[in-house]
Amino acid sequence: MTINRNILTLDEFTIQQMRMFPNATGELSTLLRDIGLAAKRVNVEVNKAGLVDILGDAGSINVQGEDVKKLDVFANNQFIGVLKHGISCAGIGSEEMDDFVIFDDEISNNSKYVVVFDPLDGSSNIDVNVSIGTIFGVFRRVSKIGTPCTKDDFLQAGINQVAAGYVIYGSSTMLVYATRRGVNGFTLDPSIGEFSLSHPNIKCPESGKYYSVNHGNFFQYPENVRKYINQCQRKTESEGGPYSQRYIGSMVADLHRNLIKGGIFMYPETFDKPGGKLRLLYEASPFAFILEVAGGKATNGLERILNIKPNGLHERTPLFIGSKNMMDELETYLRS
Ligand code: AHM
Ligand code: MG
Repeated sequence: MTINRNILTLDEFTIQQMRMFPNATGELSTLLRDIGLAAKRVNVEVNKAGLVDILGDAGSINVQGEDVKKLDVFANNQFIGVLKHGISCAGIGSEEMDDFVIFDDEISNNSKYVVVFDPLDGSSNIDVNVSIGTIFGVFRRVSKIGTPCTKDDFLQAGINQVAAGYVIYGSSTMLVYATRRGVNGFTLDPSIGEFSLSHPNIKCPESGKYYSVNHGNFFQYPENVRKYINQCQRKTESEGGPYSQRYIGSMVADLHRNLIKGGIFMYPETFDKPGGKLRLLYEASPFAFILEVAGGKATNGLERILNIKPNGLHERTPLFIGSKNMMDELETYLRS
């Protein structure tokens, strides 16, 4: 087998990036490597899920009142495990946990970062072999290094993230992460078990042809959102249309496609869920960071997602996110 030495692995890439900053300690590179390791372990289980009866409900209900699937539990444990045993993370916030977890040991207390994550998003798709994903955001702590981290370290506006990313377990498994310097995508090469740089410097096209929304909820959306959706369906060729509707029900997969191809994703408030469904801290905020670095936009309908300071780990938000020009058009409807 010939090995293409022009392709960088995730570790090589993060080390190369670190060398551009003479004062960097390497903690962020280590953190990303830890996340990559957990993702590889989760990927192995996702791939063999149909074979080993790991599918199905774990028999418990998570803190959101939803059924917990076995893979959710597995993924949560993997991410907590690597972050707790690593040297870069002082604590975590996870969709699967009631509250923030403060590691409080000597190495963790001396770590610079805290991490928020949804270990396995799109869990309703696990049983049916459809893409699922992990979402994560990294904050630099505001509390004093050398002490246990605190809630304030987590409850920061998304703009303060130093990095955010996702893993998509799909036809290929990819890890995509953003820092302020750019968004880069790595595809898992199963032959060597390494994430390899496949999508350098991702930019979200300013316009796209995809709109992603749960049409089943159409009559529950606010009127201005319904008007915009109707407009998506009426686009003529000269207006950049016709748009195609694509909605997987795994936001990682929907947003990955829209990031690469251009598009808009919406999970508005509904009569049943007036605060929206998606979680601000570990779903909306990391994606808002990624899309903005890539040139796109993200709002809750009124305000830029990255400016919102969460009040709690599981706070929900409406979410509108995607290509810049499509978001600009949507905003003319939302303002009306
Ligand atoms: P989850 O965290 O329970 O998996 O829910 C989040 C998912 C998103 O991935 C997806 O976009 C959305 O829920 C789909 O919800 P709906 O089925 O209401 O359209
Ligand atoms: Mg989720």
